[in-house]
Amino acid sequence: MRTSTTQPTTLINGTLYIKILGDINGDGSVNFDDLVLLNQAFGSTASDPIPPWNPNANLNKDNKIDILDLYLLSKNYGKTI
Ligand SMILES: [Ca+2]
Ligand SMILES: [Ca+2]
Repeated sequence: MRTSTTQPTTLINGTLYIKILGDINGDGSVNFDDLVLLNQAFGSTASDPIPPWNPNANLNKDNKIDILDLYLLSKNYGKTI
């Protein structure tokens, strides 16, 4: 039996989901499309959850879309699974 290790991946119903921080639309890469989505939601908050609020764009889960989320996206920009 193998010893389990802590990894940033999850196994759900036999399917492996690897999510890159910043991949807002979940297509497996962080690119311009995700930047557009973040830009559209920029400035919105979870306390006012109407469009353009996009929970997927709230990368650091602090209930608002701001420069910190943009920073996190930029760190992974160009990365692909
Ligand atoms: Ca993407
Ligand atoms: Ca945020």
